[in-house]
Amino acid sequence: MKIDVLTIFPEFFGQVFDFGIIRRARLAEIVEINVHDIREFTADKHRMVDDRPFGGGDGMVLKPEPIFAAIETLLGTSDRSEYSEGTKVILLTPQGEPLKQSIAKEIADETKRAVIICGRYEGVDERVNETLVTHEISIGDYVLSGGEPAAVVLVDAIVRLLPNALGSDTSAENDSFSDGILDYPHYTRPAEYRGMNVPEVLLNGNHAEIEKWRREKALEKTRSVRHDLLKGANGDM
Ligand code: 9D3
Repeated sequence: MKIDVLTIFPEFFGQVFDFGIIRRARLAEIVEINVHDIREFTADKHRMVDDRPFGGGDGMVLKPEPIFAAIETLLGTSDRSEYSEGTKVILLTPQGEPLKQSIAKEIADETKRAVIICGRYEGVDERVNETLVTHEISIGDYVLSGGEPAAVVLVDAIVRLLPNALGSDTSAENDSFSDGILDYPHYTRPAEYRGMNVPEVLLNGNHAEIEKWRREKALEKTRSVRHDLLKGANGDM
């Protein structure tokens, strides 16, 4: 998969893609990630990336021209009906569809080429949305200052689902969420730490009992902090 990120703050991404699973996937050429400064695609003397909103109101809006130019440079067209098969142009905005594991999985499975546009200020000129964008995504119901942290989240969620991105010791199937509830508690040595003991059931080697305990604890935790996950016909996590 090839991922291009469009941002007005390219330096934000300094080392975020240089660690752990993403780093390994890049080295193994499972994914190629490139970050581009939207300003590099401006054509005017002042290299303007933003302007005041028509109709008035606070803040600035990202201008369409440099974003159209960037997409034309990267994809050869600014008409989304002409994108090659497996190409997605994703706009990160608070107005997008909330990101879920099922969406990350769909992108990981279907995408050869992704361009991720990071929104900023009050938003992005709507013509970008109407013409270039194939998917509008939010990462949740809280206010960020821009799409950059959301891009890091999205890239991480996608890359770890690409074939062979995880080591053979781990599997995306075993992830919390892949069976729709939260994970059970984990313990490692020492068995007693500052007077706190590891639950006896985990020490006795009875694997049927351990499985049962873990399932109970996972359900208890899910009921307590994510009741919504239990009452869904929500098979998407
Ligand atoms: C406080 C500004 N709001 C005015 C009504 C609107 C607004 C515009 C732009 C709020 C946040 C942003 C910047 N956020 C993103 O670009 C963003 C985001 C987010 O804020 N939350 C969750 N996911 C995302 S993805 C991109």
